[in-house]
Amino acid sequence: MSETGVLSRLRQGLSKTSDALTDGLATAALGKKELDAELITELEDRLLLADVGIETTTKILDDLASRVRRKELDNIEILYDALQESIAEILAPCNKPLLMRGIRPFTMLVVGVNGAGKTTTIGKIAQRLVNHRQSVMLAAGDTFRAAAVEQLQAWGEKTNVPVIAQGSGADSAAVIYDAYQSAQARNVNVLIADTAGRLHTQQNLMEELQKIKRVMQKIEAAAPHETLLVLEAGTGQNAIKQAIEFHQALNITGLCITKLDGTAKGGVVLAIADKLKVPIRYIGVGEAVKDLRVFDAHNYASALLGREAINAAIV
Ligand SMILES: Nc1nc2c(ncn2[C@@H]2O[C@H](COP(=O)(O)OP(=O)(O)OP(=O)(O)O)[C@@H](O)[C@H]2O)c(=O)[nH]1
Ligand SMILES: [Mg+2]
Repeated sequence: MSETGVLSRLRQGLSKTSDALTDGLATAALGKKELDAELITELEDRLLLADVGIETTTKILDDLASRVRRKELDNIEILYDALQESIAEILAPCNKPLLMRGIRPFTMLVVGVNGAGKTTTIGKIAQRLVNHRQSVMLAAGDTFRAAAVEQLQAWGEKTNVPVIAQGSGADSAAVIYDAYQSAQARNVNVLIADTAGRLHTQQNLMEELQKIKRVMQKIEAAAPHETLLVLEAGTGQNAIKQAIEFHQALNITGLCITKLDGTAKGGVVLAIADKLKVPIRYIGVGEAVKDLRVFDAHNYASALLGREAINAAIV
């Protein structure tokens, strides 16, 4: 796919949110000499509907007002330019792509609530790494849900990557420990461990994840090198609650926000960035492998406004 094609896919993936944010906005701004109260209310409503949340919305609008002060809004692009900059600034602290160099095996523990997209994201990341000529191994740490092991094995076959698994009902920490040893023995670059979905409110299940971390640390103190929390964008403000709880229990080092293609609530990424400041590593804008994107603050800000991405290097 050409670079423009890939970039358009991001815009397309976020189109539900960008349509809700921008449709008819040009008409609302028509003839305005400045960012007046009416236009601010209009923008505020749209940002809130996109699940940006009240605090972050206020922050963005204050920043926007200072950017367009004394500027003629005779052209809607001036407003969009300023809004895009305000949004990109909120996202900037989370703009830290995952670097896996120098550690072997680099270990990733993938966690999140039921159905957030963990296993699919693992498959997509595996394919990405394979494309970059990295050797990968997957650990079937979801020993709870029926058919979870088979689902990961199917990704293993699709991406041509080995999957370490035991029977369902096995101890998740033991499976991941074995996989870690095996990854070391085989000199694999990256080990990615799947886990069963769980609610952030289920104390005993959160403790199970802490145990998995401890067991991995028996092999190497710095493991897991990435604890990736997968959040579904469509859950809106609840995603923030999940993130706070998972972070408290596990010290999350990165986020992946999925299913942005299926929701008009893509603004929640701004609220998450503003509140948590945890690096957003990837976003999911569809079910296919190519729909996992490395998060880039500028590209995201422009796609949110239905514009073509600026940073063509990050695809
Ligand atoms: N549209 C869309 N669908 C996605 C995306 N990511 C995952 N999915 C779909 O979401 C569904 C659930 O994905 P899984 O990967 O099984 O989720 P999970 O978190 O592993 O689920 P559990 O293991 O049951 O907790 C699947 O049908 C995926 O294809 C995305 O970015 N966009
Ligand atoms: Mg799963």
